[in-house]
Amino acid sequence: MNHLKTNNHWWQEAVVYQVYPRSFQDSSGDGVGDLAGIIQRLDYLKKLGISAIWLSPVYQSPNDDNGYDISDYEQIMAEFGTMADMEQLIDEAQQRGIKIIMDLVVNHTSDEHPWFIESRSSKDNPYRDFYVWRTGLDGSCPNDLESTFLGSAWQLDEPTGEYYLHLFSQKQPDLNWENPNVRQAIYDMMNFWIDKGIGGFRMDVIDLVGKIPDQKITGNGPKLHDYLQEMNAQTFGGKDLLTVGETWGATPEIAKLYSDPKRNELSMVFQFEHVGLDEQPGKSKWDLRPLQIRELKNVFSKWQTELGDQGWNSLFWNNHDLPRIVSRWGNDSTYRIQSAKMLAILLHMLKGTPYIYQGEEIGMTNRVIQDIAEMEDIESKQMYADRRQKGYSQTEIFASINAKGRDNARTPMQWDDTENAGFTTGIPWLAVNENYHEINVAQALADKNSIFYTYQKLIELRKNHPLIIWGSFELVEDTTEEVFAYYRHYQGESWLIVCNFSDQEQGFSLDKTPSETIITNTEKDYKQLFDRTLEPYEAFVVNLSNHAR
Ligand code: TEU
Repeated sequence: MNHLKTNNHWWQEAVVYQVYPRSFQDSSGDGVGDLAGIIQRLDYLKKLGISAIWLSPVYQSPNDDNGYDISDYEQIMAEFGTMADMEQLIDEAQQRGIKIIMDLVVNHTSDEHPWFIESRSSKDNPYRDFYVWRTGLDGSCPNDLESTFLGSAWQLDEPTGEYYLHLFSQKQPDLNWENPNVRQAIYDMMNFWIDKGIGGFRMDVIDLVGKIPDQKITGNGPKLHDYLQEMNAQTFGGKDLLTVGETWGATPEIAKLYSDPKRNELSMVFQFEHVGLDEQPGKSKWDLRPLQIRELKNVFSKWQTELGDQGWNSLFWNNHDLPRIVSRWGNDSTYRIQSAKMLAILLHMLKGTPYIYQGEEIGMTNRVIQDIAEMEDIESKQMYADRRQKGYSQTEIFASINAKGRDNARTPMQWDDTENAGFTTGIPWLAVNENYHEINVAQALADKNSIFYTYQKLIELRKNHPLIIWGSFELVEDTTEEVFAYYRHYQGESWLIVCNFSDQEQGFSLDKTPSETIITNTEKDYKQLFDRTLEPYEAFVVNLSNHAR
């Protein structure tokens, strides 16, 4: 028996739901979601069955990057409410058995943070070394490091004539983690939040904090893990909080460095290897290619088998940066419901902590835009400007943005079929997807066959079956490419998960009689030997053990 099992933590058995507050529920009529709105919807989340909410940033921010540019870590953004609302949210969630995971954005702050205002004011200001300042080379940038949002990562700053580093937008200057005072200020802030009774932290681009910009090292810098061990010791260590690092370039070996319990760093990582499978190798997320199911199987199998007892992974299709999965790798027209359920079953039967992004549980889809005026996201806007300048056509650019742009995930939550989907009584900050008349929570709750109830059942199954949490994984090799099938084995019991990842029928045969159907997106009874045709996007889970439980 593995030691993770014997030292199990609540976050290994949990399902987490991500709320993007700007787009979840507006209670004030200003068109922007808020904390009071989230509180109104806690009973809905309790009904779904989740154990924790990852709350995208709610701190004071000028919203250059929708809250990922923080100007005060200990104040709530006025549009979202007050600290009293935040405390009420923590409290009311806790009463429903739900923990609040805060988004920790400490690779950078806003340029409107008082630390940066001080820092840029003069070279001898005590806060100067809170950020990364360099002199230019021959009147130009210190080197050719690029920002994730395109263009140079260096910005010349007038008052002192030096450049500051910004790996994201110009309004997101990078903190200098080599400065112990920076680290201490961050730990103090984390303890401020821990003392409020939160359940943990999701750590934004934490893989970047050990950067050495002069050597053009950004991710996985040499001191990264020292910093995380120090952070653990000074803040959440020993408190059994959920800590999940956003780690874009992680391999299983790197994931173990973060999440091996013996190393006292984080609970788990978000790794993105599957997320890149529909982009052209070596290019950017905007350079599209079709997903190869074979590659998805390889990547998932690798992550399921290689961490062993020395690490813990998260499971996700979606977040606030990614397009809607049913539009991306499912089918958002004829087979929307079937494919959304298939994707849910495939992911939630794996080992790891599943994350559901708001609206995923009702099969919300991408929203197609045709005009630059419809774009809110800074990443898409900067890509648009960059590619126009490089001579790409409007058609090519919009194809990329409609497939991958971050606004796809950020359209308001669709609660019902009243105006603006019940999200706001005002003018929504980002347009609601017109399909809210058909796709909404009220409809989903009223239909016992809805995607919502598949998610609810998957969450319930995870609570009741240690096999899902601890069982080993085995890929079924002899299937057609489009069929993704795997076993989970635990203490003599075996479950088989079969998913048709295509809009075509597929053959599948099995030489053992299932004793029980665990969950499916069809009406079929699987308790017989079969050699059968799978319908488009058919998915089922059966118990192959001799006896039903
Ligand atoms: O994202 C990290 C990041 O690198 C993203 O910009 C990502 O590359 C891109 O969105 C993929 O499409 C985190 C946050 O999740 C994101 O919302 C922030 O914009 C970013 O950090 C900066 O804080």
